[in-house]
Amino acid sequence: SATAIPGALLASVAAPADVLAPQRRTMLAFLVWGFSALMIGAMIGPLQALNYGGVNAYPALAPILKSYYQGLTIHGVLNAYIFTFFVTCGLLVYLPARELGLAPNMALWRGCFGAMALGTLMLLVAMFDNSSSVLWTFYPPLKGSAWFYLGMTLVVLGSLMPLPILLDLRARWKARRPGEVTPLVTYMSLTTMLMWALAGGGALIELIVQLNPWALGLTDTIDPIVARTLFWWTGHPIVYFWLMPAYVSWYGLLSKQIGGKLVSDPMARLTFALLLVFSLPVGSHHQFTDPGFSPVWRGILTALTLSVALPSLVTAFTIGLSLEYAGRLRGGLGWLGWFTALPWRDPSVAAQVLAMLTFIFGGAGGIVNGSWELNNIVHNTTWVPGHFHITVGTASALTFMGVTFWMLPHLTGRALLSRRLALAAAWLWFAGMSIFALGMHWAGLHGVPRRAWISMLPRSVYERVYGDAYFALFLVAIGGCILWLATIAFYTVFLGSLGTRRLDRRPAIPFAQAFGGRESYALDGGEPVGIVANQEVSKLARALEHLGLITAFTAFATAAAYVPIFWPFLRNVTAARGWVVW
Ligand code: HAS
Ligand code: HEM
Ligand code: CU
Repeated sequence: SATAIPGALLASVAAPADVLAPQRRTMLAFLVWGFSALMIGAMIGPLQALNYGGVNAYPALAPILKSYYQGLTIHGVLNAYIFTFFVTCGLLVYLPARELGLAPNMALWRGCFGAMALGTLMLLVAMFDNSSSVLWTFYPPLKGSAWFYLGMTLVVLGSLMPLPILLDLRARWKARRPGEVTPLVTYMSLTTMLMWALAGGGALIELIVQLNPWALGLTDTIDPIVARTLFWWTGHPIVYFWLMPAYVSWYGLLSKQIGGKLVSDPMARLTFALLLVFSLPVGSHHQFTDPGFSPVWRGILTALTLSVALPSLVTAFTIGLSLEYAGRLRGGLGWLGWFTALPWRDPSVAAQVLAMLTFIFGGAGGIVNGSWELNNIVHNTTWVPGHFHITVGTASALTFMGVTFWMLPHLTGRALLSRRLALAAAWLWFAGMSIFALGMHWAGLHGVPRRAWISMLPRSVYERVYGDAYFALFLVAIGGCILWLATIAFYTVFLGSLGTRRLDRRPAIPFAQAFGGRESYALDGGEPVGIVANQEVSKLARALEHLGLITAFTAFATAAAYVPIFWPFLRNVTAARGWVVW
């Protein structure tokens, strides 16, 4: 509780409002934009689930959505890029700045917001005018309007802007505390952004060299296989750009929210460093079924993909033990008593722990996907969207909701509209996604294709072709309906809490206790008011401070992985004209 922390620390927590107000406001703006995107995306999702259940709602929606694929593009783009990028680019600046007690470069941070917001508006125009139903992967030769690709370019550029902010924060901190190891939340955030900077190259080259000139009419044709390969250079590591911010919360916030501690700080650092290295070279595991590159590389990709699962296995044990530690402190006994003893009534905790539970299955499915032979069975079936709705759609999204339940009161000083409704939203999301994902995986094993408007088929054909998967598809539709309820519950809390005037009488754990667990630093200008500086630091943590070296090594490994894949493509050019099919 707040009374248990020393006065000096409290002073830094209750810092003068005028210093921190701009940071709070900007953070809130990032959250509001991100979650507004998800609100639209999450309203469309269940329509897609109903499609698989054989219910075609699209004729009734024709004034707004002209086709299933228009809706699917809006859903994928808003959820996977806009929602996640806004939340992440907010959190990964706000949290480190607060942890270090330094003000971030506000101009850059607002620039990041502005670029992404403008890009989002351009994307919305392109998607809602029905000119750009190119799905979230925007694979050519499907062709959208120039607004789509230019908007996407701005969004990607904006999302890279937290990197210089973090480098500057860390440099200023290091100048004041020479020789010390970067505090954990800053370390995790910076590693994430370094990873994303290397990852962004693929999509940026694709957009700037191929797609923008093509959409603007400067070039007539495009090479689809080169575009796909560039896309997945970014498109695989992007999944860790969605996951690592959730890990920041699991490592940095959750272990304290539940009244315990993170059992190993060096293991958290190791996880992030390994994710930085291994995320980059494996993108082409999304292309196991694409033609034209050597089977030897497909085998190597399988091995590398299993390596990228390793840091998440480390996370499972480190976070699992942190949960058990807190559960036992709270009196949990026996094999599972520690788990039930966690503070389940706290919606922020419940959301995050439920998110973790689904991620066990999401990760297991990922390992199936990454195994070349098995990939042949599941590729392009509903199995794959099944996999990513319990990874990005739950492990990340539900964690972000959980963080929001903690953060809204922290930012505004107002209470959550209703903790019970927040709790209900978390459980409904968990239940809905679990049923939905079970159905999607199962239907995929029956060969039901993803990205297919199957409810458009005459009933007799639907039943003849997909009859075997009937029960699985029924689960998909039921899961989707539960998710609609979850969405309504969540947004009632989210919007209601923004509107409420009720003060927060039961403050969540204060910031410094949550994120600056071990120590806390003064705000700009003042002397650091640390409790104790980290004197005893593990050798591993020290070794992992060499982020420049690790980044350079990753860049080298990425180049080594991609040269042999690109080589045949660059020597056998394909020139495709654009298609507008829907
Ligand atoms: Fe994936 C396709 C392989 C993780 C997202 N993935 C996708 C797509 C998306 C996506 C969006 O190799 C589809 C893109 C498209 O539209 O085509 N994925 C993997 C592997 C992992 C993995 C090996 N994916 C993710 C994450 C995502 C994500 C994370 C988003 C956030 N994925 C693939 C492959 C494909 C693919 C192929 C291509 C498929 C195809 O053919 O198209 C690994 O990183 C997973 C490692 C995770 C674990 C789980 C660790 C568990 C933890 C929870 C612990 C629980 C606790 C609670 C502590 C090993 C950390 C304890 C309590 C108790 C009571 C026990
Ligand atoms: C695709 C449902 C939430 C990201 C899909 C598909 C369904 C679906 C059925 C597959 C469509 C197809 O392959 O034809 C839902 C439901 C949701 C939900 C019921 C609950 C509200 C989310 C969230 C995210 C997300 C939270 C990410 C943060 C995606 C992406 C695609 C997709 C990236 C792929 C789009 C594409 O193939 O181009 N969704 N979804 N969804 N969903 Fe969701
Ligand atoms: Cu991948």
